[in-house]
Amino acid sequence: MEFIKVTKAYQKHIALIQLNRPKELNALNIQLMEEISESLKELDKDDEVRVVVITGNERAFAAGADIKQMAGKQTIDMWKEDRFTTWDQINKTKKPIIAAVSGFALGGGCELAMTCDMIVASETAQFGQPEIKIGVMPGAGGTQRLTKAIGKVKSMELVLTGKFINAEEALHYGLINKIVPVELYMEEALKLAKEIASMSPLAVQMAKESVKRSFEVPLDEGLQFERKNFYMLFSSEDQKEGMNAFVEKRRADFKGK
Ligand code: DAK
Repeated sequence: MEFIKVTKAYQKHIALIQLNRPKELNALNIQLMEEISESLKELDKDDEVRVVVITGNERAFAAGADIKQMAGKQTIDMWKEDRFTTWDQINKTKKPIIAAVSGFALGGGCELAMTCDMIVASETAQFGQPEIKIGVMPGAGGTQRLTKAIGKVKSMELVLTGKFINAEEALHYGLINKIVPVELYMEEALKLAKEIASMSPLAVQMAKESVKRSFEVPLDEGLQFERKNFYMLFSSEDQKEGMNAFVEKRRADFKGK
């Protein structure tokens, strides 16, 4: 991996993907996106890993897709490159993904954070979809996920003017989970990851799948989907362990079986 670093923590239950193009503010070039997608594919298959955290550095989570790499492209070049496969892979990941954001999360960077399931931000975080300023528009979910997260009017404002919002505003509009001082944002994201990693990984993944389904289908269909996953968990050892641990007044030890 050239543009990301992947490490594991907390009995290898948490995988940390760190974007590593600091000079370019972690601009998302094709290879970097392929590396994220490949590693997520691997981590999803890795039974030890229960939660993934994606982060950048203090100055930038990611300042967007690599403009220099895109500037000279024609439609057919973009089509041949098939960039959406990597984004689709991120969206398909079964395990929960937490974005730990400090500094710029712009354009594709904001879209990457929004493709994750939760966002822990430092007080210096800035979010925006500035594509309009370079003659295009969001292309990796920005018009859809941002609108679903913060509502139509604010989303229109951000997408049509390209202006940024700070962490306070992002929290106010429901884009992020939490703001912490810059020196604590990684610690806080890992704390959240650890808490989730202590639950049954099967229940976590099926619950994630069900919450995500609510964005895709009408309520009745979503409820049926939820019901199916709920029933399914009763064939897991973790369900027995979790409920027995409650009855026996002890801490559950979930195995993901
Ligand atoms: N691409 C390439 N290089 C970038 C970059 C980017 N998005 N953002 C920053 N850099 C580079 C700068 O060019 C500079 O490089 P050098 O000049 O030193 O070689 C270096 O990072 C430091 O940046 P600045 O000198 O500009 O730093 P400042 O603190 O002055 O400004 C800034 C920081 C974040 C406000 C500024 O760099 C900026 O405005 N950056 C561009 C932000 C932006 O417009 N982002 C949206 C890009 S379009 C798709 C999926 C996704 C997308 C498209 C398609 N498919 C699946 C098909 C997404 C599109 C986008 O994100």
